[in-house]
Amino acid sequence: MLTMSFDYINALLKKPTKRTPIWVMRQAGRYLPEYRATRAKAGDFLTLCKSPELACEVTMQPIDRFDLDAAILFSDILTIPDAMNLGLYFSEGEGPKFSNPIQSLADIEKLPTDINNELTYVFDGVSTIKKALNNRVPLIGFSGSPWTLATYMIEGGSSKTFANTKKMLFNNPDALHLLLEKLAQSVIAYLNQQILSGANSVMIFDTWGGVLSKQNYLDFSLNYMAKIVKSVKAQHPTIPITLFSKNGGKHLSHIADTGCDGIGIDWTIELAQAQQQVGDKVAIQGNLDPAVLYATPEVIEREVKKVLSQFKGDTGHIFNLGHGITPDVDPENMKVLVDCVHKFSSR
Ligand code: 1CP
Repeated sequence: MLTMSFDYINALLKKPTKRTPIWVMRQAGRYLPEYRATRAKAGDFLTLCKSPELACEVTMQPIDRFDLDAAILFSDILTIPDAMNLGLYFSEGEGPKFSNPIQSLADIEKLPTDINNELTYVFDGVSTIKKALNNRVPLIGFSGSPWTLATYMIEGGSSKTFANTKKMLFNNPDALHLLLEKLAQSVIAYLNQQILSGANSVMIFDTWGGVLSKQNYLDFSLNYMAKIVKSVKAQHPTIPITLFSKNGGKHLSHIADTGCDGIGIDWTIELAQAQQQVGDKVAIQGNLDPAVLYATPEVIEREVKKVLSQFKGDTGHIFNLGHGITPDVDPENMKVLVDCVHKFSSR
C-alpha cells in the first residue's frame, strides 16, 4: 500500500495532481551510458533481466538522473514465452529469437501455463527495486498482451508481416484462441504476483495490436486484455491498470470499456481526439513522437507545450512518449523533456 500521494497514481485515478507526471517507455536503456556499462558487466541482455540486483541497478539509473514520476521494472515482455520453454535468445543486432517457435496445435496444447515458478527472478526484481526506491516514486509492473506475445511465439522473433500468425488467425482460429487463452491465464498470474511483490500499477504492452483489422483486434487482442483487467481488478481493485495498443487510436472507446484505468496512445492521434473517444472514463498516457528527442532543446520545449495544451482538464494525463526512447538519443535531451513537462504543467 502507498502511504504517500504520488502524481503518477493520482493522475491514473483522475485525482488532482501538482503537475503532469511523466515517465518514459524504455527509460532504462541503451541511450544511458550507465545502462551500457551494467549490461556489459552482465554480459548479455537476458542475464541482466534474470539478475534481480542488476535489474534493480538499471531500473534506478533513470530515477537517479532525472526527475521522473515513476519507475518501471526492468525486464522484457518475452519472459513469459521463455518460461514456457520456447528457448528465448537475443542475437546481437537482430533482436529476440526463439529456438522452439509454435508451429502446430500440438505445440500449443503442450505449453505450460502455471509458470510463476520459472519467473521468480522477476518477482525478486520487483521486491529488490521496491526496497531501493524506498517510496521515492511508484513502481510500474508490466506484461505483454496475449496477442503481442503470440506474434513473437509463432513468428519465432520480430516480424514485419506477421504472416504465420495471420495464417493461423484465418486458417485455424481455434488454435490461436487456445494459445491466447493460455497466455491470458499466465499473464493474470504473472501480474498478480508482481503486485504482491510490490508493483504499484501495471501496464500491458500490446505493441502489435494495431496490425489487426477492427473486428480481429476486438476478438484476438482486446478480448484477452479485457479478461486480464477483469481478473487482476478482482484480486487487486486499487491497483491502476494501463493498456497500450500501439496504433490503436481508432479503438480507444472499446479499450476504455474494459475497466482499465489508463490508456496509452502513440503520436498518430492527438490527445484531444483521444479524450473525445473516451470522455472522462480513463486517464490517457502519451504521446510525444520519440523522434522529437533528436531535436534542439527549443524544439523539445515547443513540442512539449503543444502536447500539454492538447489535453483538456487538470488531471488524467500522464506524459510519455508514444513509444520507447531510441538508443541514439542524447540523455541531456531527456532531462530537457522531463523538466519542461513539469515546468509548463505546474498548477
Ligand atoms: O540490447 C539491449 O540492451 C536490449 C534492448 C532491450 C531493452 C532495453 C530489449 C530487447 N528489451 C528492453 C527492456 C524492455 N522491454 C522494457 C524495460 C522497461 C522500460 O524501461 O520501459 C520493457 C517495458 C520492454 C517491453 C518490450 N519488449 C516490448 C513492448 C514495448 C515496446 O517497446 O513495444 C516489446 C515488443 C519487447 C520485445 C523486445 N525486447 C527487446 C527488443 C529489441 C524488442 C523489440 C523487438 C521488435 O521490435 O520486435
